[in-house]
Order: sequence, then structure tokens, then C-alpha cells
Amino acid sequence: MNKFSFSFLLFLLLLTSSAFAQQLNLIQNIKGREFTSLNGQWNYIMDPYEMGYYDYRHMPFDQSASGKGGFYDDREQKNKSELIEYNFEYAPQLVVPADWNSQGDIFKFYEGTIWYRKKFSAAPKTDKKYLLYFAAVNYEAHVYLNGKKLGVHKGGFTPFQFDVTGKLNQGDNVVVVKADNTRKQDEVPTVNTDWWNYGGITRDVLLAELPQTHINDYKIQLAKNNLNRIEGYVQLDGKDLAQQITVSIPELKIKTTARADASGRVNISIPVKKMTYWSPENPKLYDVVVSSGTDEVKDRIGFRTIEVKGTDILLNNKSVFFRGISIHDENPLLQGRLRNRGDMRMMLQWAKELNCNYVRLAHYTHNEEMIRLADEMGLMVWAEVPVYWTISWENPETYKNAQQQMTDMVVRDKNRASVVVWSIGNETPLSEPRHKFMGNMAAYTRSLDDTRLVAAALEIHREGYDLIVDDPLGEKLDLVSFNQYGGWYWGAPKDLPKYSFKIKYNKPVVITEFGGEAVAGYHADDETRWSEEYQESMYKYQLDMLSKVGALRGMTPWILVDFRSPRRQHPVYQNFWNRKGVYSDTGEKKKAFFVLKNFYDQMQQKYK
Ligand code: GCB
Repeated sequence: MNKFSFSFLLFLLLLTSSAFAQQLNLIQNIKGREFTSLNGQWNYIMDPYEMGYYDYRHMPFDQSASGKGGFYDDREQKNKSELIEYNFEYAPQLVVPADWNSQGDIFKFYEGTIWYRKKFSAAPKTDKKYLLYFAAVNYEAHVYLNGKKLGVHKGGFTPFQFDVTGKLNQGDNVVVVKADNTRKQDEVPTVNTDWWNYGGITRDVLLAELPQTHINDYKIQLAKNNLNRIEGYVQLDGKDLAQQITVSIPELKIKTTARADASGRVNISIPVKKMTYWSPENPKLYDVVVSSGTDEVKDRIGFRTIEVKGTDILLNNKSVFFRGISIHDENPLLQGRLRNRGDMRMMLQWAKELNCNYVRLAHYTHNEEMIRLADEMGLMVWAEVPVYWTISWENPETYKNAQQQMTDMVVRDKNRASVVVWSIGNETPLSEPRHKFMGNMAAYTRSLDDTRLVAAALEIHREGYDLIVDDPLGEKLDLVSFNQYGGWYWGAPKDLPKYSFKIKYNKPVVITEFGGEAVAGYHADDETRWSEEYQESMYKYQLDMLSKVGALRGMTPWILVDFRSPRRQHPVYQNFWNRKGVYSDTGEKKKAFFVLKNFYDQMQQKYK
């Protein structure tokens, strides 16, 4: 090992341990705790010049000697001569959780800072601990409680929290959030994406009340490839750590008790004889109760194994075919992010109508509620981080950020049976720095969770009629997954059957994307772009071509529903919509829907 690679390894190790510290902090199953919701109407100030953050010399107020002067002071004029150039009390309101873009034309293309303010009442008790929890804010959030800064979080799709014990007033409190969705090259995602950059407090804001020593985290899942053993851990947080901890699953007559070690941790290993395993056909969830001397948390957990053997994917030891579809976190009817369980159920129900047993939640971490619904409704999930296209491969901060987003996703969703694949990224271009970055991401993700598959959406290259998959990253992944747009970005649909795949790896092939655009209700012959007939025939030829891949074990065509993207400019057909949905933006099924459903019906019979 040369000096450079040794120091790089050391650097990675350091990153890993700091990420792990964070991992231990993020609370598991926030909605299973005592909490007050801070959702609802928040006053807001749109601040494109960030005058609420910087003084006229462009120095941040919150880094000045007094720490005061910013909008987070939430001041009001007290006498007739006082000058204050903002006022939250008279400011208009935005709904939380929700992106701002879908709440008025003025916000549609807005990228920058919006300040949010919420007043709430609290009655903090001296023997309790309090967490202020944000399920997601896009992209950079500065959070202030009663005029004092709690901290900053970057990353638009993962949760974060602050310990506010001792910081809450009896009675009136005020929380101010500076949400900034400015795109930047070195961030994750980077400046260039094919989706709408929805800004704001897009997911729940909760104030949790916990016992001083509480159950902070737990993993209760089947051991790797073992249908007969539940394995995992429970982690306490607080001062009084050496407590008795009990994990019980009443329906299975399981009850196991052990004392936590000095760090508050108990590893669990429970043999199981007879249980109903979770599957899309029977998405069985068990009530699980974790209790300690001072705390108790209830959850609903499914148990299943997932593994790869040769070119097969085995769910509970049985070969499966992933009948999937890709989904963005967007409700086309609102033209905004999914806001609640109703929105999410609609999307997953549409996938079920297509006879899916699997969804790819692209291209970033979706709402925890979405994953919980997938658990309930019986849909396996590919979960992804926004390492998308050409991010800054050589910037260590960018790597750290990507790794942190993976940590937070795995920490949050590790008890969800539906999640079977962790995806480390999408369509990342080949280069040495990228191989290093992505290779490290793959190894890191496995170190966080060895019970699920690790994958990425790769690209192909073409030589004549050969479609070649030989990305070196493929060696480090469990699935051969790639996007290919034959019949849309290259090749005529009817020529697709002439192509054949040359795949270097002997692993299950799960195609992450193919597709093409169609405007619902526009009918023409099958060579006319944008028509439903074009998309329909392209799907037919694609499926003919793909059926010849012996190792084909699934796919998630692009995409369930038309979605909004600033990159899609055609004034007649697109108008800022990417029209590759098999459903239109109003939920109409296009002709391609039926081609795909028919194929999935056949696959369901074949893999019975
Ligand atoms: C892709 C991307 C996806 C785009 C899609 C398209 O390969 O992964 O995010 O939206 O192509 O429509 O071009």
C-alpha cells in the first residue's frame, strides 16, 4: 500500500466512525414515541438576498459577537421609533409539511432561502428529555429555538434532530428555520438533476418527549440468510444505561430479556421455530414491543430474508421476479412532494394496479411513511441516495455527505421488511475517482447492513448491436442493474430485437430504467413521437428484447407517473413535465400501462 492509499484509508475510517456516531444518535421510530406535532401553518418570509442571515458586509449575524440581528430573533416593533424591517406576525403562511413550490405561482421556480416560523406552547418536565425532529428539509436547514441556534443540517431527504432538553420555555416557544434549496456543484445531489428542486420543510416536524434514559435505537430483523433466527440490538441513551431490556413478540410467544452493557447496548439473538414470513403476497407484520426499566416502544415489523444465488434472487429461499416500477416522491395532482399517507397510498395503489410486487423509490430517500406503507401493502423496495449523475467525486466533503445520507437512510429504515435493496447511486460516469468513491460507498453500505442487497443503477455502452455492461463497479454489487433508453434516446423501437446484451457479471439482472415519453390522449401511429402508440410499441419491443436476457430477474421501467422537471422544455408536449409515466399527471393509464401489466401477469405465473 502506498502512502497515499494508506492515508485515504485512514481518512475513510475517520469518516466511518464519525458517521457511526451520528447513526447512534438518530432516534428509531419517532412516531412510536410521545410527541407533539408542529405541522400546520407556519409564517414565512421569502428572502432571496438572505438579509435575515447576513449583515450588509455579508457577515452572518449568527456568527457575530452578540449572535443577534437575524430574522431568527423574531422581533417586533416595541415603540413607535424602533426600526425593524421584517415581521413574522404579519407575514403570510405556508403549510408544513409540504414543499413551497406547490403553494403558489410565486414559488414555482424559486430557489433560495425561505424563513419559516412557528410558535408553540410547551410544558417541559424536569425528568424528561426533548428532541426536535425534522423528517426532512430541502436542502440546507439552519434551526433556531427561542432565538438560539440549534444547528445546521444539509441533505434534503433524510431526518435530523436536536436535543432541546433545557432549552424549552414553560409556555410560549418559537422555532425559526432558514430553509435554503440553492443547488450547488459539491452537494448531493449536485446542480444537475432531472427532477424538480422542491424546497422547504417537506416532511413532519415533531417535538418528542422521552424518558431521560430512553430506547434510542433498535434493529430487530432476521439474521443474514437465516430464516430461523432473529438478530439485532437495542441501544439506550441517557445516564442510567445498565437496564434490563425486554424484546417481545406476543403473537410468536417470544420474550427475551437481557441487561444492557455500560454503553447501553444489548445484542439480541432469538431462535424462531414457526413464523409467517413477510412477502408481497402475504405482508405479515408482527407487533414488537421493546421495553427497558424506563421506556417502552412499539413497532410493527415483518421478517424475511433476501439473497442472491447465481442469477437468482431468493426471497425467503424462493426465487422471485421483481415486477417493479420507478417512482418519484411527487404527487402530480398537487405538482408537489407527497405530503401525507393518502398521497402515498395513491401512488403505491397505482403501482399495485400494474401488478407490481416491487418499487424503485428513486433517486433519493423517500418518506418513512412511504416505506411503512410498502411494508403494509406488500411491495418490496429499492431505496436510493441522491448520488446522481456527475457529482464531485474528488471532494472529500461530498463523499462524507453521501455517506451520511446513506447512514441516515439505513438507520431509519433498517427494520422495514419491504426494503430489500440499498442503492448507492444512479448513472454515475466512469472514471478512477468515481470508482473509488462508489467502491467505498458499496463497502460502507454493506458494513452498515449485511442483510440486504447493495446495488446501483449503472450505464451501458453500445458497439453495433451489442449492449455492453462492463462497469468495474459491477463486481462490488449484488445485482446487475442499468438504465438503457433503446427506442427513445437511441435506436428505433422496431430495431430493438436486433440488439443483444453482453453482460460481464453472472448475477441477477434487474433493469433499473427504460422508457419513453407519451402525452396521454395523444393518438397517432407507432412511429410518431409523443403518442401513446409510440410508447406502447416501444414497451413491446423492449420487453421482447429483455425477455432474451437469461438472467433477467426484474425491472423498474421509468416511470409510474409523469413528473415535473425543469429540463423538459417542449412547449407542446412537455411544459416542464417528463412524460415517461405509464400514468399521466391526472392518473390516466396510457396504452403502455397495459403492455407492462400483461408482462407482469405472465411473470407472476412463471414465478408462482
Ligand atoms: C435517466 C435518469 C432519470 C431521468 C431519465 C429520463 O436515466 O436516471 O432520472 O428522468 O433518465 O427521463 O431521461
